[in-house]
Amino acid sequence: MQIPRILVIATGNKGKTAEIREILKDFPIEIRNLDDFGPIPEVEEDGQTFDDNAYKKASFTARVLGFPALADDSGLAVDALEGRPGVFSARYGGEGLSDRDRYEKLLEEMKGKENRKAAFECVISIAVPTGPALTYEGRCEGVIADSPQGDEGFGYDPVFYYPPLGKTFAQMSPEEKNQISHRGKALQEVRDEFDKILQWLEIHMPPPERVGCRGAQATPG
Ligand code: ITT
Repeated sequence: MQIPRILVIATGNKGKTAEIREILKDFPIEIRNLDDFGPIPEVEEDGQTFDDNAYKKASFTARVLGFPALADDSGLAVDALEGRPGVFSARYGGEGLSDRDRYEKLLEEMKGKENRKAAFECVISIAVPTGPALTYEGRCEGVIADSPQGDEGFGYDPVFYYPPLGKTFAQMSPEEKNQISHRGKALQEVRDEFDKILQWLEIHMPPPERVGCRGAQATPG
């Protein structure tokens, strides 16, 4: 019997978990969430880039839990704000704010600005406990709307307007958003390379040896 491969989705963000699970649902791997395990220490996201933080989250989780882990670091880079909030998207405006407080603050800061171009960026890192990792990236360009529209999704979705479909991310179904979003694109790369990823995991995560108790009779596995 083959032991199923486990991949832990290393995020505390329920919106991300739902999107990642949806895209990986048919893959020949057992997906686990962080809350399938007991509490683990929080990673400090002090990297200067999405790459740094994605790797930090994935490798830390893999090391603590002993399973391969997939982490996402993402954010919204706004042209008129010189790329802010960027890697600080989850903390824009300070600690303890809700998603709504944050996008309202962004709309306030964007008041009167003519250049409303923005891009969501995402880096996905898949790491094993010993350190090596694979990296995938995705980007989606759009504009900051004048006012929030739609109730789907999470984070800045209500204020991110995607011109080719004429709606905000929050007005899209999850399937529609996954087709074109930064995270959807990065995960489509993961999907396209999944056979190679499984081989890579075979090399870096050899199946655990079965151990029997001394004196106990070995049962054929
Ligand atoms: P984890 O670190 O536990 O994964 P987080 O929410 O702290 O969760 P990040 O540090 O990567 O995640 O911050 C990304 C922030 O960028 C996130 O909190 C949202 O506010 C925003 N964001 C990322 N992807 C988004 C999306 O698809 N739609 C709307 N907002 C998004």
